[in-house]
Amino acid sequence: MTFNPDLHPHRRFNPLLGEWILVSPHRALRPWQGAVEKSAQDQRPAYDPACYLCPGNQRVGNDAVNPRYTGPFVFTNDFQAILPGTPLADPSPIGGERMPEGRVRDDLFRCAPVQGTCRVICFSPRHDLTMPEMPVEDIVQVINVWADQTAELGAKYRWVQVFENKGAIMGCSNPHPHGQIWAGDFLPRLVEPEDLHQRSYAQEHDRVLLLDYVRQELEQRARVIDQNEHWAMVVPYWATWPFELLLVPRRHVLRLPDLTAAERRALADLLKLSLTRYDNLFETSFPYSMGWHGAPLDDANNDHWQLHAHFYPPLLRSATVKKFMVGYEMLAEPQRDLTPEQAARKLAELPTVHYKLANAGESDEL
Ligand code: H2U
Ligand code: ZN
Repeated sequence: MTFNPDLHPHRRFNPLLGEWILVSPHRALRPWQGAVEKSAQDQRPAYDPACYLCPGNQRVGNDAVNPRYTGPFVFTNDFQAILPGTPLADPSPIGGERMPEGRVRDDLFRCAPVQGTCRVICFSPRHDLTMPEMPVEDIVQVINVWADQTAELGAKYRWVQVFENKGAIMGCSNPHPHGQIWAGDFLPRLVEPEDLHQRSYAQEHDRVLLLDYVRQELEQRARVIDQNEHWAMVVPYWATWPFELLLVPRRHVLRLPDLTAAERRALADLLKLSLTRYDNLFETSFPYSMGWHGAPLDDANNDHWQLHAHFYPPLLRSATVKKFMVGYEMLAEPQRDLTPEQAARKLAELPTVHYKLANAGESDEL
């Protein structure tokens, strides 16, 4: 029997995180008796008087009122997870063992100070749109704000996490198109290994890990969803989530503010295209958490870094069947059934006209 990666269980290595994942493609063949119904189609108004993100509306929890904004709108999160004014001096351990000489031994009860700030970014004044439904020019405006926020907050904080958490299934509280920006003076837990592994790859090969990776993906073409002159969107070889995507510029770019005008425009084109595929997959507004990773905003040499975005969607078989990272995955190792190549094929074969537009066209003809 010869090894067939479309059939036989195997493990794949994630070189960014230095982690293995288990691939069990034979399990995708097992019978599925669950529901495959479409989700209730959400018809939202362009303006919702009850939405705390819509222009001119009152937010919750304080007296703030949103301005009548016409493009992307950024405000400080009214419920920040990291705060700018937290005391830094002497992070006295919360637990720890008091030693005879009065010292506190805290190696098993470590605690570190954090300073930072959190912001919310409304992508559009339109309550009823999502990124793939927005005009490309308006997506460019969102990209410009992502870049400007990174530069502004990066002057003060070491890590600026730009992200979007979309869909009720992801715990997102409001369908108004929005993302968040959390800035902090520390390198977060999921970023540290990316820094480490990109650094050691650069030391070993004198090359940039993700640039080498994307060049090979564009040659192999087995996992590429969309590409243009400046960007590539792939289901990474080591994807954990069924329809996970990785977005990488084809030039060596450290951070969002470094993107040229042409690269921002091309990025908007690509986002619109790939996110339309996402929505068309199950004819639903596709839920996900996405976010940007770029070089830390400190004075160190960060040439080993390559800017990229991760898209982690939870859906597996339909608009309602979600993959849970549980059991073996919580206790031993993440696992997937559908191979990354199968997922890429499914996404790449989808139409690139948004299903809402296509459906509207059909009903017009009737
Ligand atoms: P999520 O649904 O993705 O969590 O986004 C809503 C964010 O908006 C959330 O972080 C903030 C919440 O703290 N928010 C405000 O800052 N002001 C409000 O009036 C409501 C919600
Ligand atoms: Zn709204």
